[in-house]
Amino acid sequence: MNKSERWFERAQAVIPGGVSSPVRAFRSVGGKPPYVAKAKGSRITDVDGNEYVDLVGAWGPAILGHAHPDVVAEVANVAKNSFSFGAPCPPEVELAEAIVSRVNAVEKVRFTNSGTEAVMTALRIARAKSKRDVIVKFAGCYHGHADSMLVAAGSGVATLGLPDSPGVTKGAAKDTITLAYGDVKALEEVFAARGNEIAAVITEAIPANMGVVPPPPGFNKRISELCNQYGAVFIFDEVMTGFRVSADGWWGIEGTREDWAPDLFTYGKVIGGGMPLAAVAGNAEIMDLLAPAGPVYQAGTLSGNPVATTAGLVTLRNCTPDVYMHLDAMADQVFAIISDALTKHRVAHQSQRAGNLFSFFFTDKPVHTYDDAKTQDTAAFGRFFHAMLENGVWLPPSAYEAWFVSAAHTDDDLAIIARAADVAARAARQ
Ligand code: KE4
Repeated sequence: MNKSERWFERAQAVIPGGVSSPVRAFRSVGGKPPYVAKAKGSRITDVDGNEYVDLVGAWGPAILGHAHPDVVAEVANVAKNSFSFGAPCPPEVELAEAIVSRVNAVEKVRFTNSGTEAVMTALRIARAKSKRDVIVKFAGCYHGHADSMLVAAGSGVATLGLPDSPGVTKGAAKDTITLAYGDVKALEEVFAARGNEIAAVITEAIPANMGVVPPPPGFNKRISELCNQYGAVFIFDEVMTGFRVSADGWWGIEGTREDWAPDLFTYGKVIGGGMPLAAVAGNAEIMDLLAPAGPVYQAGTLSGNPVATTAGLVTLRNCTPDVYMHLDAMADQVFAIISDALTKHRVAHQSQRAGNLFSFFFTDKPVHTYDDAKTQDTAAFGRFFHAMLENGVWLPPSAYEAWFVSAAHTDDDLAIIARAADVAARAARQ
């Protein structure tokens, strides 16, 4: 056994599945996960000394690349004065101001410690504001693991949700309606049938947790229109896309151009720079419903702590226009390299992207919904994944995830990816 295998064996004795988050265990691609010793820039190194080009980026936070010197230095400085005060501190104000200055539909921010908490808080605000219970979500969109978000579609379009995990009660699921992503007609039907019960519609800005599904033109705008028409809250989940696909997220690309705005945003990942930090944000009126300004309770021991807010603040400050241009250029190149290799080796695939988020489905038909995504050949993806890993490229270990580049990825990384992709496409083809 190598060191990673020994760590995995030890981990499984004391941690369920040996991991702190399920996707990391490689169950959907097979094999055992390498254990990571360190990461720097675009590279990640396992405990056996193997180095990989990293296309996971800690699932989004490592937008500048791992261990950016400015972020590390500033965090080290702040950490010397204690990690957390349980009291207000200047960096949390500066980070909130940095978010407000970047997104003109946002006037106030409340920090949480995870995207799940940010979504939970957004849902609670929406239900308090509308005095209604029903939430509408879309199949294949992931919004964290709050009970009301782990809900599968009911039998009919407007019927109550069913628990999508043991431990989620019927009570927790009954107020969540799950529709097929992009199905405007179904959404209009649900509003027509139950518009006065709907507290909120929540969607991923770009669905990227079923693989990347570009939002159909006008879909997000239509959600906004229906929410405004029926008095529901539009929650735009930018945990993955916020400050990654542009300086003001996907809304900054699509919403400002088409002149619509969600009522609440959820953010995470990039705004914590790799530290546990996320946020719910929106206009002052709706955000001031949160205690202690308003009656809606929400709290967190470590929320807004100086170390996490400093990591996020220095990360955002380093996300310059040049960084976004580089991210888009790197995404263009990796997208083309992989697509070309799969095409050359005649692997049935769909290359799909929105902004600098992209992924590849091993299926011969375009993926617009979660049902479409489930037609992909995950065994072929598993072979592709492991061939890439063996050739020095660490992809997200699931066919249902987005791929991430960073400001630190270079032409040297692209050369490694290109060599690995040729071998991996052949392996997928088998
Ligand atoms: P966290 O609770 O994991 O911080 O955020 C939940 C969340 C909410 N909304 C969106 C759009 C998200 O993508 C996420 C979390 N994303 C996954 C990546 N597919 C996190 C990785 C994991 O679960 O290990």
